[in-house]
Amino acid sequence: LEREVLALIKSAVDLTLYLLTDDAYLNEEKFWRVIEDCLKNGVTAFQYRAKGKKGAEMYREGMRLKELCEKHGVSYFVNDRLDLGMALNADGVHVGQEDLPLEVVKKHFPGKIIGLSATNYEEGITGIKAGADYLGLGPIFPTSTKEDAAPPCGVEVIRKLKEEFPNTPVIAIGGIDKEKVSEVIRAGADGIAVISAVFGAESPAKAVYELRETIIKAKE
Ligand code: TZP
Ligand code: MG
Repeated sequence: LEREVLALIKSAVDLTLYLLTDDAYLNEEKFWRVIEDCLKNGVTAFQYRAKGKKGAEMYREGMRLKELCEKHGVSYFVNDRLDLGMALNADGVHVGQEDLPLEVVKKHFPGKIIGLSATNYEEGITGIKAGADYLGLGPIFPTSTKEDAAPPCGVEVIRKLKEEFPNTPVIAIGGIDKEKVSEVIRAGADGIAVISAVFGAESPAKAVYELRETIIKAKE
């Protein structure tokens, strides 16, 4: 029963519009206001992602972000780092192909949502079979945000994965903006994860609002 209850709680988490941080966009005090505006305007999940920072700073920033997410009822994830996710009691941890193995993360963070990055169909299938709670699939399109990004995989991979495993949420990432979002949702993506479409926008809060509206329309 406990397992069923946990599965229900997990499936209630809304990954429709998943906002990630990037070092380039978390370097000035003004971004804290920007982030809070985004959390108020339609972001459903948030991931603290910091590639060039050490534990002490990540703990401080991560705690501050978690408190903001809690205040606005937005699910909170930590990228790469199981230890930080545990220390912050995040809602989940998101790992890549080169982080701690999914099985290990699941074992040490029971009841939490463990997401996995997949860059293509094979990684996606393997990850779903290994029990990823959701996939972050991409880059779907070219992106200039992630330096070591794999080649873009395109939207057909979303369609194929969802055909085979309709129950595992697939969150599309990489180069997704207002113009591209309908295409990925219609291909079957459960949600989108974005950085520059929001933080690079003149009005990030407006970008969030518009992305959310477009997703809802594309799902109809
Ligand atoms: N993983 C695959 S692409 C990417 C990550 C973290 C970057 C996404 O950033 P953007 O600006 O939304 O393309
Ligand atoms: Mg990673």
